[in-house]
Amino acid sequence: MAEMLNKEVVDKIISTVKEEFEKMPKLNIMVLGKTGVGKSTLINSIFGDSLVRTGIGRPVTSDIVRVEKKDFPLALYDTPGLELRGENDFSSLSEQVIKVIKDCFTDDIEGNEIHCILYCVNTASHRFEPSEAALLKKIADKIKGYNVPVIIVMTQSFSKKDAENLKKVIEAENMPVSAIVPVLAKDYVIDAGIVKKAYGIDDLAEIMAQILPEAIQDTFIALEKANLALKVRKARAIVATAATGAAAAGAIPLPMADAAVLVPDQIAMLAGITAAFGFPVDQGTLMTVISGTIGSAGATVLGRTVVSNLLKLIPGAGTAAGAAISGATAAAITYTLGEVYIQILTKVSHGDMNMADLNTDEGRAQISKMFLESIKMKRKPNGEIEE
Ligand SMILES: Nc1nc2c(ncn2[C@@H]2O[C@H](COP(=O)(O)OP(=O)(O)OP(=O)(O)O)[C@@H](O)[C@H]2O)c(=O)[nH]1
Ligand SMILES: [Mg+2]
Repeated sequence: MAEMLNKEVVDKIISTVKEEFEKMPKLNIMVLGKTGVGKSTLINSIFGDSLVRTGIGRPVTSDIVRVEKKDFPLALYDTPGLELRGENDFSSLSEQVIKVIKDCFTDDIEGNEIHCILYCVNTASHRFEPSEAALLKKIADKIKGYNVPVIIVMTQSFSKKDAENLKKVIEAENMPVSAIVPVLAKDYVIDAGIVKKAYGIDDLAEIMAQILPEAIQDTFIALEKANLALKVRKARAIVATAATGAAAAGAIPLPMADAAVLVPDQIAMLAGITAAFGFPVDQGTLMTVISGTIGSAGATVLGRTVVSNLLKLIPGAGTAAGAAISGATAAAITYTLGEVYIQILTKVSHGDMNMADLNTDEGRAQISKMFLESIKMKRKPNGEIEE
């Protein structure tokens, strides 16, 4: 019985996550900068290396290439290997950028527009040339009407001191850009045993999440791999909405108890959280994550036999067994389910919990414990923990 419930629930969550990914609008990012500044390294550090490694590139102008992957909601407009040596080169690039942006906005394919430009300057070069400033100003000026935010990313900022100095130089140019962000996208080995740790990509991701158009933010949060806090924040918002919904929906008849905690709204909640964490849509992995977490919680904690015991632990649920659980209780269960799922996915993302361990007896016991501890806390009707 528990097995059946697991499989059914897991399948439903998997298909809902798939739907979530499928309906996500495509995020289109343009990355500009001289050859070797670290554009590809930057993209890899924000989104993982799968797009750059396995995506297919098609030239859209002589220098700009669009890289994308089937069924993957990200398109990258890249300028690989572009040598920018003089006025002419800069002028040609700015014309191409402007053309691509205009074409994207005017063609009939909806969702093709560029959402953000990352302009990369290499901090280690110690230079921000007047021609680069002119290029950026020209681009910003010509695309003013299209509302495309530009971020200057100072790549390869091994030295924070150099980055600080160059940032001041760039700021003095007073360019119409949304932000100037120094980063070191990848650990830098200075000498044997001396390593400068990567930094700044999480800040960049936070800024991008804020400046991207609302409609594309969920896609960005699902795709980015640089800032877990963004995902947790999004996931918590999903949980809060679901808990409020459960409270409003009111009483759920107890005979449905094992299903009661996994009714469509909760399944949608779990799928939404899974999507925000960007867990792979690949069936096998997702199956492991879900059956290892909610699957085991569903069987061992939320199953029919323990639901009535569980209810006794929830303040205010009283002797609901046999009748119906109240809206407040439904909210508390929903909230706990979401919160524990977030905790587990966070641990998995940090590497503190291994995907393979989730499906072991020990893993299941740990999850059940987390769930019970979480639900025992005193809660307000909306599911929030009382101080
Ligand atoms: N350690 C470290 N190396 C970096 C970083 N950024 C770039 N590099 C190195 O600099 C070189 C060029 O980086 P790419 O990311 O290929 O530069 P690109 O701008 O994509 O270059 P093109 O595609 O040729 O225009 C590579 O050897 C990278 O490993 C960084 O943040 N840390
Ligand atoms: Mg590259």
